Amino acid sequence: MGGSFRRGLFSATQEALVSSTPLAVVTGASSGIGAATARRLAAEGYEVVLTARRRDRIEALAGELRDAGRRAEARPLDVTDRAAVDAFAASLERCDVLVNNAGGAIGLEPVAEGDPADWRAMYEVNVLGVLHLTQALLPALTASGAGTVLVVTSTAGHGTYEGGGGYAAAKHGAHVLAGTLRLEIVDRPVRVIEIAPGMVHTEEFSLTRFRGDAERAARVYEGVAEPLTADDVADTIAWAVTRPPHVNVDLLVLRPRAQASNSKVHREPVERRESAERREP
Ligand code: 8X3
Repeated sequence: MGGSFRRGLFSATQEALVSSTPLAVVTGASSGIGAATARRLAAEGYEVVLTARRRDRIEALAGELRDAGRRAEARPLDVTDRAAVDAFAASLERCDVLVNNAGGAIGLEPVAEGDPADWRAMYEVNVLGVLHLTQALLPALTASGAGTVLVVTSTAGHGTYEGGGGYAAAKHGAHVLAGTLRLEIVDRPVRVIEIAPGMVHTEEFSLTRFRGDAERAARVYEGVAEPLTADDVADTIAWAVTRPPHVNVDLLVLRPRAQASNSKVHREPVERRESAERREP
């Protein structure tokens, strides 16, 4: 019911119940890993605040979660807009978990040909977006007595690959932000967790990278037996977040079994896979 925003709607008893419910903010909650994480944390008992630029998407998901008896609220937000982030943070009565998930890749051009505007846009959302939310919510996370800042980076934050320069540079930035923050706030009751997924087949990641070219986006996953799903990553995020507060999962890297490194991916010939699938009962 979005209890932290609508105090007036609740009786005193309900209010007491609401304020004892831990609250998780999930950015980029309109699709993919963010949406799956919001679902999962709601199921774990969190009141979830879904943020993203696309109002219709997060409102639909928040409505669906509320219909299922969960506590969820949609709050349209552009993580690159600092004034909007500050206003958003000021409107929350508490915050126990911040999942910095908003991010993404634009383009796969080599460094020699990359558009600086794409690089800037990737830095804005993947690094400064995390910075804005983290700075704005750190006081509330500290006040919670057991806060969690979680940053969804990428295996591109730990290595690079041809064409991945701009995205890898940004994700390395997010990785460094998380590591630096962990050092700086060691005396506060706030842990800093980094989750770094490799190949995850979501509806939008590659479509965004290739500016809507669906065929090119589909080729990223072609022949890969089982890329990770958004639910796989959400499961890992939920596991890390639900450890006791003194347990800090500093960094967790997850990849599909068929991906041994950023650039070593096992792909089965498409025809062979299709005939194997036909043989299955
Ligand atoms: C996504 C992983 O390999 O496309 O964060 O950079 S990759």
